[in-house]
Amino acid sequence: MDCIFCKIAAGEIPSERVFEDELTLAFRDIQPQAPSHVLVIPKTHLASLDGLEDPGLAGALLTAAARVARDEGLDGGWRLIANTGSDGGQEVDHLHLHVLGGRPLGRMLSS
Ligand code: DGP
Repeated sequence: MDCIFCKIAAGEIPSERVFEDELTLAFRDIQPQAPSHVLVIPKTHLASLDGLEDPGLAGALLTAAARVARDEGLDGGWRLIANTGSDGGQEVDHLHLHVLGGRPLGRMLSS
């Protein structure tokens, strides 16, 4: 399968890894949008959040994201984003969570 994040998970494409466990891998985004910008992916291929049915994997991804935020020292707060599908702005078709922080991120949704 020609999936760039599968190749990163397999070590075929270099990345700056910050965390990994049995199910997940976290590495720095190549185009950071904040001082800290890490992507958390499942090691096995899943195209997007749309296809996520395994609560264990969901928990592993969220737990990894929270661990990354703590390790990055994002004490002031952080944001988790999962762009999903074309309307959601997803460009890489391998499920990934963006962990962003290190500066005020502003409000995304108006109340
Ligand atoms: P999204 O729009 O949610 O699909 O974001 C994909 C992100 O993936 C984008 O912020 C840039 C990042 N990205 C794309 N290719 C690579 C790569 O080869 N290495 C790393 N580290 N990040 C990548």
